[in-house]
Amino acid sequence: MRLRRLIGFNLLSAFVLGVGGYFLGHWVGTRLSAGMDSQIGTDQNDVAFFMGFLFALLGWLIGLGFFNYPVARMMGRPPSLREKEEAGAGRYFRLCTDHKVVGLQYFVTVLLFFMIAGLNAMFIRAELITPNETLWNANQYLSLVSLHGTMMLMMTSAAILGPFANYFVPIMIGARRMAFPRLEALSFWLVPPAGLILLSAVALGGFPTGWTGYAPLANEARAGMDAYIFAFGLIGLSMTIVGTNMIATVLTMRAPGLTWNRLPIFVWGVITTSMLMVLAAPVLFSTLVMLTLDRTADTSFFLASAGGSPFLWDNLFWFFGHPEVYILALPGFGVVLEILPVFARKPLWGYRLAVAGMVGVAVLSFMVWQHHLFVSGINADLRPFYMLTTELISIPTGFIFLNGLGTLWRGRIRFTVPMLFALAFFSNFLIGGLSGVFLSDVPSDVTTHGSYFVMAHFHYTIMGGLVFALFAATYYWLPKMTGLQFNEVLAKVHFWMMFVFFNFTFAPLFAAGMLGMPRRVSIYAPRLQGINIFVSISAFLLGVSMLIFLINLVYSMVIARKPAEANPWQSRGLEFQLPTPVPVTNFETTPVIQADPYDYGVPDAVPVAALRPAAAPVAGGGAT
Ligand code: HEM
Ligand SMILES: [Cu+2]
Repeated sequence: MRLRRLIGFNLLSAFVLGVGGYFLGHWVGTRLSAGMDSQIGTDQNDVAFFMGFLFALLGWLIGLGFFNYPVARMMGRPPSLREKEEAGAGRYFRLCTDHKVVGLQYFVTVLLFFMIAGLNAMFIRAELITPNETLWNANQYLSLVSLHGTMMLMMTSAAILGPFANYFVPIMIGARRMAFPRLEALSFWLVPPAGLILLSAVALGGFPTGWTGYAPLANEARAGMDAYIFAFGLIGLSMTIVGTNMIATVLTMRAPGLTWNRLPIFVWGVITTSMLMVLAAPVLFSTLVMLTLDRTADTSFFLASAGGSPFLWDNLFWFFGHPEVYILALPGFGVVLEILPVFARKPLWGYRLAVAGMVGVAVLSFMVWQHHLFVSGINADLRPFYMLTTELISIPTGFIFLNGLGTLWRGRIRFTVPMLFALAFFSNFLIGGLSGVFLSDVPSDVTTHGSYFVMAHFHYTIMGGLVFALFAATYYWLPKMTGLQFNEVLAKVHFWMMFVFFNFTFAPLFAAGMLGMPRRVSIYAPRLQGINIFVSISAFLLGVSMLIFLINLVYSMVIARKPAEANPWQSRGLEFQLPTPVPVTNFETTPVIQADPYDYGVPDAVPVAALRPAAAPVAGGGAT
């Protein structure tokens, strides 16, 4: 019986068909391109690699059963109900259309790839203990940095929306599912092949371009570049699907009474992120297709030698790339503003301002991309415009800080672990944002571009912002998702170690950058060794703090298994009014929303929703 469960449409078959598909595709590709003569002149057959990845993807999706439904419909047969299965651990290893299963699948997958990319960071810091080449040669080092950066960017794109929006957006809006459950499952199942294909770059000799894939280097690079292109393309596809699905869900599936100004602020964060995903991710995808054609079909979009322009890549990439950095920031805004009122026991201060801030950031983020190209030979007259628009972004971003401060002001603050992470978000993101202003000033960017200053800047925004928000969300919501509590002592140790050593790692790098230490090379001026030793030691301890999180996760969720309460934080959020674990259909009947989500400390506050029949006691406004 056990054995029979293994055979069928599941993760195992997906692996087998994926690997088989790769070799079949490679063979087909070799045949297809026989006699073709590549303009790029790498001694490798890129057609074969692309066909390999394509067939691997198809095999993977067939193995999971993504084609069962369309095929059954085409043949006039009733579709299988397995993907709607309601119980059993097997659901987590298969195509499953329950949004709560998809959320947990995302959580585990993103965490696994984060660990791999984090390990790369440790290798990088080990090399940088000395000012000259020690552990890796220049090419290996560049590949390490590229793999680390690309993997991190791919995973952070999915890190909050994947687990938490999939799980909680339907619940928060009083729905039973997402608008497109099969697409929701597809958006998730594209992530593991993307991660694995990117990792396969190691076997193909790595790739030298970092996450930005700059031409003409990308045109000349060997087969590892194909892995970058295909993997990042899959993430672009996945982001487009996620964005579409989230927008459709919130537009069409809100419960009665859930007006736009009662929408939880986290959902606003998701909506604005989704807008960016839908508009920016297809640009990434198309740009990668152009690069693919350059490498396989003898086009020359980015090849200056054949009439193309590498500058076109820079523009197209950053037209996606800058909105992308806000795809990473906005979900974090949503998470921290969602959490702050719960632990300050006060209404969210300036709800409308927060929404305006998020929308403002989203709109402006499409008007600033050339700040990445200030020193790439852009028309000098364009610089002031992009400098101004970039600096303008600080205004809507500042709204979010005002909301945070206003909410904390005279609150009854409880320093729980999610709250600590949310507060740290503000201090880290402030440093990240302020350093951004220095980068958007052309005169200072001219000296800091390409240095560790930029590196420190975006780690403060992405790690200090998004990753801290991710942990805030994890400690806040994971107990609801799994029904199990975290060990609080370990959680606090994790927080303090992470907060201290995150700052110890990245703050000195601003100085290193100012002193002229360049990004992406393993050698630096010997006088900077002191800073680098300090940073490397801090980085290892930052790595240890991640291990403490992992230990806590395994200990709390697998070994100790202490059941979590239904509403451990006395939150008014609709998701916490449901029993733990959340029933498969979420709500027995459609809830009717009757109050604002953040009426904490408001006398006689009405519960957020009338649940008919009430599924669990509803926290009143005054509860502490
Ligand atoms: C007030 C807000 C911000 C401003 C004014 C700002 C400004 C800038 C500027 C001008 C650069 C280009 C520097 C150079 O390469 O010379 C830059 C780079 C970067 N920023 Fe920001 N930024 C802001 C917020 C953010 C946020 C929220 C994120 C991500 C969550 C972010 C992520 C990045 C990344 C990843 C790069 C480097 C890209 C690369 O070259 O690999 N920034 N920022
Ligand atoms: Cu930017």
